This record gives sequence, C-alpha cells and structure tokens, in this order.
Amino acid sequence: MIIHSAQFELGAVKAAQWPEDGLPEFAFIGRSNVGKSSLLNRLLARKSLARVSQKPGKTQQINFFRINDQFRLVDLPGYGYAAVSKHERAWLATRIETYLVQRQPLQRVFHLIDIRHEPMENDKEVHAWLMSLNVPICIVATKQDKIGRGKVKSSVAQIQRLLQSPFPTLPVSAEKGDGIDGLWGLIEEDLERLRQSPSPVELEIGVTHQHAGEDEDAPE
Ligand SMILES: Nc1nc2c(ncn2[C@@H]2O[C@H](COP(=O)(O)OP(=O)(O)OP(=O)(O)O)[C@@H](O)[C@H]2O)c(=O)[nH]1
Ligand SMILES: [Mg+2]
Repeated sequence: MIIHSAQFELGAVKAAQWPEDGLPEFAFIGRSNVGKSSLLNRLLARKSLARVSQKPGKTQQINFFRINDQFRLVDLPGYGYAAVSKHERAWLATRIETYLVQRQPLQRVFHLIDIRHEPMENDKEVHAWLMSLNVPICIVATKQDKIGRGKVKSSVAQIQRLLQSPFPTLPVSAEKGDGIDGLWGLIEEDLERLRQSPSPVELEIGVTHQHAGEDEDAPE
C-alpha cells in the first residue's frame, strides 16, 4: 500500500460524531497496552499520528484516521485496564460495542493479542463476541520482536487454539516492521473485493443495524 495521505480526523465519544461519508473502515481492538496505536503508526509509517504511551489506558476515544481519501483505520479504546474506574470502563465498553455493532462501513476487525502471553479471559470473551457479529476478523499477534524467532510459530498456534478461532493469526512487530506487508495485503484484498461488488460484501459481513438510531451518550 502506498500511503499518499494519512490524517487523524477525529476522536469520537458518541455515534453522532462518526464520519458520514461511508468510506470503508478497518478497526483495531485489543487489551490496553497491546500495541494498537503503535501498529497504526507503523502501518502508516508515521512516528506519532496515533498516540502511544508507557501508561496503559491512553486511547479512550474512537480515533478515525483517513487514508488516501479512500478508507479509514480506526483505533478503538483498549479494554481490560484495571486502573480505569468501573464507571469509565462501562462507558468505554459501550462506546466500543456501539461502534462494532452499528458501523455500516466496517470491513474487518483486527483483534490484537500480545504474542508473549496466552489470551486472557477477556480476550476470549471479546473474540467470541466479535465472531457473533459476523464481521471478518484477523487476529494480530503483537510485539513479535519480544520473543525469539523460533517461538513465533508455536505462540501463534497457541493463540489461535485458545481463542478457538477460524480466522488467521498474523504475527507483527510495530517496533521492527515484521508482518506489516501481510496486514496491508489483507486490507488491499478487502478493498479490492469491495470494488468488485460493493453491496454483496455489505450483506456478507452481516453487520446488523437493529440499534441504529439509539444514540450513545458519553459522560461529559
Ligand atoms: N517491543 C515492542 N514494543 C511495542 C510494540 N508495539 C507496542 N509496543 C510498546 O507497548 C506499549 C503500548 O503501546 P500502545 O501502542 O500505546 O498500545 P495501545 O494498545 O494503543 O494502548 P491503549 O491506547 O492504552 O489501549 C508502548 O510502550 C509501546 O512502545 C512492538 O511491536 N514491539
Ligand atoms: Mg492506544
């Protein structure tokens, strides 16, 4: 993928703020600190378009990045960060769920799992829930550079087995760049499929809109 332009467009706290032009979207979800924002920066070859921090729980809005005026990458808030208050966590969960359930232009969800650790209970729950949405998924095993090359294959197999997922798992390193071409390859395939048959893909992914119209309100 050649990136001609990449802009941070907006950070949304409610559905009314989501962009309305219908450009296809690819969303990134995962535990807080798993490396979502770092991966976005690496994909876009930008140092800090998406904010990265040593402190977990950094991304709390739904951040939309507009690429080549053709599609969007969407950085979702991280889940599972214990130090966020119960109240705030509930709001974040609603914010993420509303987006994933209602978002018509959504083409694929990238579910990020740290390659160093077994998927945790909440990773399994989130994955099962994502599968119930009937939207294409790709599991991304992050921080590949933190384990030895010889362990990558078995760690990937273990993640896939523990998530009981039929979807592929791609190991990546935002730090070193491994696996980035593979992720772009998948996004390009999705965009190409959409160009060939715009409406059937929408039907195929089966994103439901039963809640459309219900507005999500964030605490302000
Ligand atoms: N070694 C290594 N470190 C990484 C990699 N990706 C992310 N990190 C580090 O992991 C930490 C968290 O990265 P973020 O990209 O902010 O994680 P996030 O998932 O966006 O976190 P939240 O916004 O809190 O949900 C940072 O210190 C990053 O530098 C990677 O591929 N390799
Ligand atoms: Mg982040």
